[in-house]
Amino acid sequence: MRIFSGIQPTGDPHIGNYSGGFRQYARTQEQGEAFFCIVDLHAITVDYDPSELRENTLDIAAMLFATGLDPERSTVFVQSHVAAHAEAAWLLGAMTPYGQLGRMTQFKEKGALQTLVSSALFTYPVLMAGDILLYQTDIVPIGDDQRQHLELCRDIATRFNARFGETFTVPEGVYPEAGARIMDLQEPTKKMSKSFGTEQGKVLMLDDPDAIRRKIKRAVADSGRDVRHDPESKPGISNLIELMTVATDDTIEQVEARFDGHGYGTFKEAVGESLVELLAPIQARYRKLRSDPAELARLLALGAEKARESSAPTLSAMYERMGFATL
Ligand code: AQP
Repeated sequence: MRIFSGIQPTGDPHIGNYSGGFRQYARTQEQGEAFFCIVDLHAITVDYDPSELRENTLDIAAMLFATGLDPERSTVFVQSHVAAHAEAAWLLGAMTPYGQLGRMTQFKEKGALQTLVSSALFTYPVLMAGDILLYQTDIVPIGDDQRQHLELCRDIATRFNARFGETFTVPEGVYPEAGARIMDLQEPTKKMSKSFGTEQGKVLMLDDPDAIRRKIKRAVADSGRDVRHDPESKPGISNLIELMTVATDDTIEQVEARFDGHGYGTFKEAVGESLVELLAPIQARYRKLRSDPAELARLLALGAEKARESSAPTLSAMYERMGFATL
């Protein structure tokens, strides 16, 4: 089985990225041949700082290994190191209806915040489809916010296969049972995000223990004192319950049973401590790796080579079936 997922080097990763991204990557790598991509070409679709992009790319690389990716087992690489991604995006653009791209929620939400709404932000989901399809991917571990883009990717693959003959595996999205959409701690009806929301609204992967405890303590809860999962009427406490499942691997029901009758104060304290425990060893591994840029460069070069090799046959097949005069 082939597994593929990507993460943007757009800022400090948070516990939402861990829940929908990092932890799923480490788990799914056990199930087959896995590819994990730092999608730097996606990061330039909104306003950004070139010097930060370079550093953020290495930060995410170190975090991918620190959260459990094994370079012997998984191919971890940077998107811009494999030219096939940009090429595939152009070819697939010919198979993507303009109207469907205009309906993408993320385009509308992110576009509304930009002074310059780039055409790259508009075509971002086509690049993402190419990322996935180049590797004949069976499953894509992602968070709920990427569901619409994954559906578009499946449509593009199906349309291409029907028009030019069976070329792509049509991938399935894999979403965590709990924690598929971790919400902002201060505004629990909005998703926790690298680029939106306040500092207080997100637990960062590299936050120190006191910051984690403080942010959870001050998280917006709902009226009442029952630790009960009901996202409609209790978005704040439901979000904290989901964070607890992420930190401990318990189910929602187990968390509810354990804190039945304890009240919000005790529960919040326990959530804070569990997150501190989860993140401490990850942070230690991260610091060690991040302080060795030569080793990171070596691992990424290895990943790029493997990714180039694995994506080349699909790109060739695309050119050939689309009727290009190949050499
Ligand atoms: N709040 C979230 N809950 C669960 N999963 C989440 N993911 C993101 N936010 C949450 C998942 O993390 C993976 C990597 O995300 P990304 O870097 O590709 O960008 P994104 O989805 O656009 O997430 P952000 O944090 O909001 O980043 P920016 O602000 O840069 O756009 C994905 O699998 C995503 O689903």
